[in-house]
Amino acid sequence: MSSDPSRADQATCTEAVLDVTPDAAVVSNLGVASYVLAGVRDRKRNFYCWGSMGLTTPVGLGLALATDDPITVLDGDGSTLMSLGALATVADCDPSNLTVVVFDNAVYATTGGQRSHSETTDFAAVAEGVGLSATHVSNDDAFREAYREAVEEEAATLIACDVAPADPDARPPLDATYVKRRFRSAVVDPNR
Ligand SMILES: Cc1ncc(C[n+]2csc(CCOP(=O)(O)OP(=O)(O)O)c2C)c(N)n1
Repeated sequence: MSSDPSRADQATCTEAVLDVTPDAAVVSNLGVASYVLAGVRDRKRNFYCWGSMGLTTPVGLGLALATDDPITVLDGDGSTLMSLGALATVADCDPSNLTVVVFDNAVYATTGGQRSHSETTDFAAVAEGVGLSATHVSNDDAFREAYREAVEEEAATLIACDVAPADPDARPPLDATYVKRRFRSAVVDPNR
């Protein structure tokens, strides 16, 4: 449970993602989202976006268009703000196998907790404004329910989830080539 009762716990929500969709390919934002995901479970179907702030959702969109597998993006508020226009592309392409989660901790947690300007940005409203089905949650139970509904929806969806800033100890493999190859062998070409 989160230390702040008005916000969800990022690790609990990440656990819910793997629990509800154990076979989903999960694309995680650089830094904290990837640390949390690796701490919950390091798995072949995790794609950690090392170094590429702003590209988590675009990478997830490309994967969703290239495969029928369920694709879940675990993005950050700073990264989402960096490429807000990508949401319009997601809405336009509308792959039903794509769920975008924005873990909004209102800071750049990975680089020391500098304030992002997400407090004045309603990600769900932005998403809906570009034609993307979206919902906004701020506790663990509401997240699990919203996620369950999102993956069942016949459209791309976004969940904006207020979370408390996390500072996990876990780290995913740093070798990007290794991460790419094992992900590709599990998702893109499982028979190879
Ligand atoms: C283009 C670019 N600018 C800045 C950075 C440095 N940087 C790495 S992670 C990060 C913060 C990301 O913030 P957010 O997406 O909100 O995720 P959080 O760290 O809060 O989980 C920054 C600024 C980067 N890697 N790439």
